[in-house]
Amino acid sequence: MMRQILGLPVLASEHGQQVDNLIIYVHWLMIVLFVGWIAYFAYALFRFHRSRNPKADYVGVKNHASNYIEGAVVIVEAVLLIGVAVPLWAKSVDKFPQESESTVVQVVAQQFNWNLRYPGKDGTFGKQDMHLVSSANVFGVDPADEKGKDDVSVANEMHVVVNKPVIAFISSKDVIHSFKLIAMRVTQDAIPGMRIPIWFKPTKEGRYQINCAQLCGNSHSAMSGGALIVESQEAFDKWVASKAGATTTFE
Ligand SMILES: [Cu+2]
Repeated sequence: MMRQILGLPVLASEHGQQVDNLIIYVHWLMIVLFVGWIAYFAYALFRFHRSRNPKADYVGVKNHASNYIEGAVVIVEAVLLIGVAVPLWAKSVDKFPQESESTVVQVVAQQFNWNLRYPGKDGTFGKQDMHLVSSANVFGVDPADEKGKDDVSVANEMHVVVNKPVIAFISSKDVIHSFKLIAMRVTQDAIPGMRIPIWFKPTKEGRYQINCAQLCGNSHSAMSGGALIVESQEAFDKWVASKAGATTTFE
């Protein structure tokens, strides 16, 4: 019910359900606090109206009801933080799956596109060097390395395998962008000079939007043209084979 009320977007990743649950729990708590505060406000208007209290009372409240209520709110908040949020972060953000059992992809954001690079059929990325990075070679690929011959570089089209973890290394060529997959409940800033790994496990085949979640320039919104395609292992292998050696770049 709460999912519909909040209008939560399509969900297609394994840990996403727990992210949504946390959002829902926080909203329930906020509803309770909102109703409680409004009720107290209405009570105070009535109870402490000037006509009932012509002379101010300097002693104030003597019972401890408000302390108990505040204590209860603190306990609920602590349970949400220590019992739900921290374990979810530890399990879904800090702990990574094995690269050998995952789809590994490098992501380099730029104004205003997403560059993606896969290791190709041999499962190994070719050599890369920061010094080789240019506007035509955003990944700094060393063209001499044989291992890189079957690597796949594409733009705005990220293919991943359903029910298999995805490890993505997020970086940027120019300014700070943010790699956001709403359906996967994943967001990571893309920062020049940094290479930040994230992971998620897609659970539903389909085509989803990639968004940039940092205002990165005049065509920032065009970065939503990026697509995440979740497909079967066969379809993915076929796609990688068809793109072997591909290099799509922008000037
Ligand atoms: Cu951007």
